[in-house]
Amino acid sequence: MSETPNHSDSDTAAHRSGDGAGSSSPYDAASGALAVALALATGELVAGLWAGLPSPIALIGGVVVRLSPPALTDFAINAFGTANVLVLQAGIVVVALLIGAAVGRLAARSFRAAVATLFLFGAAPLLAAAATPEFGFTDAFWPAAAAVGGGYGALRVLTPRAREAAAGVADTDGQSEAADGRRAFLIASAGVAALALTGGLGARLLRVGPSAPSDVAGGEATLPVPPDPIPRPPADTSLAVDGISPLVTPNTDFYVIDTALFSPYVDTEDWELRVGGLVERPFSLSYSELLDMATDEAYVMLACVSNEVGGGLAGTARWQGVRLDAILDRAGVRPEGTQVVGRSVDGFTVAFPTQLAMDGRDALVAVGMNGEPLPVDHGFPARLVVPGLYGYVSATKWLTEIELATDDFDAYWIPRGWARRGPIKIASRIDVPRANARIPAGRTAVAGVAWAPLAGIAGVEVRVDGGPWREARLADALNHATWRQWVYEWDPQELGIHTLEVRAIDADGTVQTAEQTPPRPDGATGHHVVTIEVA
Ligand SMILES: Nc1nc2c(c(=O)[nH]1)N[C@H]1C(S)=C(S)[C@@H](COP(=O)(O)O)O[C@H]1N2
Ligand SMILES: [Mo]
Repeated sequence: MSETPNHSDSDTAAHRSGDGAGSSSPYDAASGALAVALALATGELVAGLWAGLPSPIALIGGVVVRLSPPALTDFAINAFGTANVLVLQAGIVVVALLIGAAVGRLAARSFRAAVATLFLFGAAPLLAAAATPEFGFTDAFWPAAAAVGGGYGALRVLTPRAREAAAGVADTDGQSEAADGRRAFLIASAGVAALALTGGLGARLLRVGPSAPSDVAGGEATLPVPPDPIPRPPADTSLAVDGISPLVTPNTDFYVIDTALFSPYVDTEDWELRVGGLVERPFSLSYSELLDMATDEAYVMLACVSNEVGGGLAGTARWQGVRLDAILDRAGVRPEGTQVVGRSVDGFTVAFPTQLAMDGRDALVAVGMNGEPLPVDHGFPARLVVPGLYGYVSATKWLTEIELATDDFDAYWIPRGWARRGPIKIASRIDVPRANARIPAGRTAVAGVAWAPLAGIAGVEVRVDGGPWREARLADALNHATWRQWVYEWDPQELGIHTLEVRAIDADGTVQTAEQTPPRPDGATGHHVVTIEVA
């Protein structure tokens, strides 16, 4: 009983804070942050468990992107590249945890006010859903409700323990009491943290599923066997050089660029492709109707207008689908329908001259990519592929509408400062040796790919250390819509640092310019130069 005074002191302290008179402590902040961590994890987990329910973080992210000035989103894409989505999500989580810390401090004074705040923030994904075309309020409800439930539960468990722990700290004499309070808080916190981590990781894994190349959605579909399959690339269209970009890019290596935070997960039961606008006979197709018609194949490369010189935002695939000219003929384009608009389920749009769809090039509504149903990340169930045009004006993924429009229509990227027309520019890239590589002395293959759709590549030249241009050896061309491999056998005469530079020449005689321009507004120009060391 010698500690009675201490005991009563700490009791009083705990009691006082329970009354709401105590000041908040780091324990309260931690308990609030943990409660929000569990809330996020629960919400994501529920969204992951039921395919088609939206992730609360993605919903909020979508609204952040929509509300951001274009300059900011452009900056993010430039600064973080394809990681911009991860950076945005991490940012949302950090802000949510900070809000959580504030909620925890609030709970120290008034538990009710803290719970009310939690509910308020739980409504954020619901409001976001209401502002998002592809999800409904009801879809967003369950993940949001789960999040609020998880957060509330954690707050109930942690707040009293945080109070105990804080009271113990306030009372410097009550050593063992304080230790007990802190221990109880730590145990409860560790439990909540473990739950949040497991839930969060589980949600991640579940999300990875539907985006994987042979995903659930695509995996269920079976592509028809084309009655007249396109011949596979002859052997001479590929060079045997280690590290060169393959002529046809495997789906798993194909670059992914879009404005979507998570690829829309389209249920083919509810999906249809509408063809309308300035046409005589609008119609729509179900997924199975479209599949039945998808008997055409074409090897076509896609390139992103944002690709920097030497960058990796380009790839070639064998696309299977329905010819766009056949679809437009069936609809009967009216003379005013001078632009083809491709609309995605997520609201993204492209637009390009109708005439380019009708000039005989292999423009497709594609459902298959290299023999598989389109992977979700590449536009399942259907996308546009138009040879010779950058993706931002042509290659709508998760396509749901083809609309014929006048020249007045501006697609998604146009008001954001990108050119209205986006023909792919002539380009060439050194794949090997890699930039900054150290290679042994002796003969070495300098090799890569070059493209100039739809003219086709006629020549590639390489120069070393700014010397004379030398002709590279070309693989046979597969067609004019894809890239062409090239190799230059180099026998370095001196050890040390060297620069390798490449340029392409197209079939019209156009030589790729050395003048460096940035991707905006209509695609980068300049020669790819790599520096290497011969040692
Ligand atoms: N729905 C939708 N489709 C889209 C985009 C987009 O943001 N949303 N981006 C386009 C751009 S800019 C490019 S470069 C290509 C990339 O296609 P990929 O991701 O299959 O390589 O898709 C195009 N289609
Ligand atoms: Mo792009």
